[in-house]
Amino acid sequence: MDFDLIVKNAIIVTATEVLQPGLSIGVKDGIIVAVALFLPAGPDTKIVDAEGAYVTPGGVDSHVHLHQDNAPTGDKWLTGSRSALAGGNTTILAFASQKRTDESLYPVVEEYHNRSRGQSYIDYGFHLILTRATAKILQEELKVMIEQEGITSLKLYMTYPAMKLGDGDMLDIMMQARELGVTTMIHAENSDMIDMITTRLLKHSRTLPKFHAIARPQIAEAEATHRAISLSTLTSTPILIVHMSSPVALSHARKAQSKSLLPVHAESCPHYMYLLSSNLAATSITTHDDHGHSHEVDDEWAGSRHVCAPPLRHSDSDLQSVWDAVNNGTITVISSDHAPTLYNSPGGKRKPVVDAQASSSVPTFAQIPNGLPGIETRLPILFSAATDPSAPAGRRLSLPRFVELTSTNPAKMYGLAGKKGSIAPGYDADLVVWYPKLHDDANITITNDILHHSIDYTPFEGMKVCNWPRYVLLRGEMKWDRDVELRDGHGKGILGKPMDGQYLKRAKGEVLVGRLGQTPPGMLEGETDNWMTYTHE
Ligand code: DUC
Ligand code: ZN
Ligand code: ZN
Repeated sequence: MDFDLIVKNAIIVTATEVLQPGLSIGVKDGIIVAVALFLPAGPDTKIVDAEGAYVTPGGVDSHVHLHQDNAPTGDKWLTGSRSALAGGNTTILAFASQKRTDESLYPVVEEYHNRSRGQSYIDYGFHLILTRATAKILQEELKVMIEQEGITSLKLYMTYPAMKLGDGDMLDIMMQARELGVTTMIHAENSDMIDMITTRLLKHSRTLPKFHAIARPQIAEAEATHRAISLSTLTSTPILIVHMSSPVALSHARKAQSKSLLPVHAESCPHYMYLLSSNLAATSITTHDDHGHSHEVDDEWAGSRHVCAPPLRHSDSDLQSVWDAVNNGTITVISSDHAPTLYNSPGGKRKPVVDAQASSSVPTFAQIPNGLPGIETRLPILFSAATDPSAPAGRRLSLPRFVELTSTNPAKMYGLAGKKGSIAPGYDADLVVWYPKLHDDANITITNDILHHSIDYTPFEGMKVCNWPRYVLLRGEMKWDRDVELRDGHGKGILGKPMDGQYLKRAKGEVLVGRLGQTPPGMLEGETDNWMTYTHE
């Protein structure tokens, strides 16, 4: 067979091993067809010499927010997917978000297709955010979503007035999710606790960004996590708790994992592994003038750039608890939770300008849009944790674990197994070639001007990483070469186009295994309804 492409001289990393150096990857029609020590090139075969570099499967970022109505100044598909590509991703899963007033899911999904079609540099799919579950949605529409749209995952919120669901709604949805075999993601924070603390803080004029973290304490995450696990246990529904940040919440997940046959999965994000809530107290911003000089400008709202939910936590031991959960297997997936908002823009994170004479209202932390940018920095930061010898003990990943958490597991969780998330015959040729040569002085400093999103800051400004994707190939085609110059306004390094990304109709997630032998709620021991007939194909 004549290969379309051979990537040669690679050190291939999969979720289970680092393969022997010097292998070649043969690609035909966008699919990996061979991995061997030597592959013969035909006259038309393109060659990419990996020069002894690590080659990992394209990143699968399974939790990103693009062009949602609640973030009008955030990234849209074009800039968000471009930034994802420049950071080594070849697949993103973003949200199609139902508004409370939407009685049907069909127009919602249509709208998100319209927003994303022809606008993504990389392959993409949707999760559905359910904020209202009518009988018709549960009984009819979810099946159509699975069968026709390949949407096999839901996100449920336990907080935010516009989105939160009560326990009754969660139970109804979980029963149906279990029946249909969709993956249920949960944002677990106790809404009433947050509201009560917020009211009291504001009453005492505690309005600055730093109070956002105080309004969302760890106990709010821990309680909601425990409740979500209880609801999932009663209904025997596998769940994935997203963006976990707290030691007690993580211990609830770990306990549930060790006790029950029911999968309780946990996700975290780089910001909960590296950043602390002290960032929210920042009162100045560094600006750069045309001569390359930097200046500190006072801004009491500067800390809002680190506002996210759950919030960044207080202490180094909080960060360590997330690392421990990564390393002991509690955490299944590390996503970016890219949910950005411009800082310096009306409706952005900066302090709103209020006409004091016309209005008695005072800007408060409660109005700051929640969420951080991070789609481009996720993989370089975590690859550094896997390859930088100076990374602190306890905060390192093995290379296979890096691949597992950032590519293989999210692909499996969300129904892309066999297609995305590994380097083996039959998989899409989504490949990341990292810079082969690392010098002591090769560190790259993350600054916002090297990133490809449309956001005016990064919460990781100034952080050093020891590597960056040199090439990214999507289905066998070179879409990112960090060393090429700016081209047609796409951004430095970008070789792809916004119509390259294909919509992914996903299968059901691989990890969904209902608990056998449990008596269904409302049935007596030994009785069954269609509960027991559930098997996941
Ligand atoms: N939840 C998210 O998943 N992302 C950003 C903010 C939030 O509340
Ligand atoms: Zn969330
Ligand atoms: Zn999110």
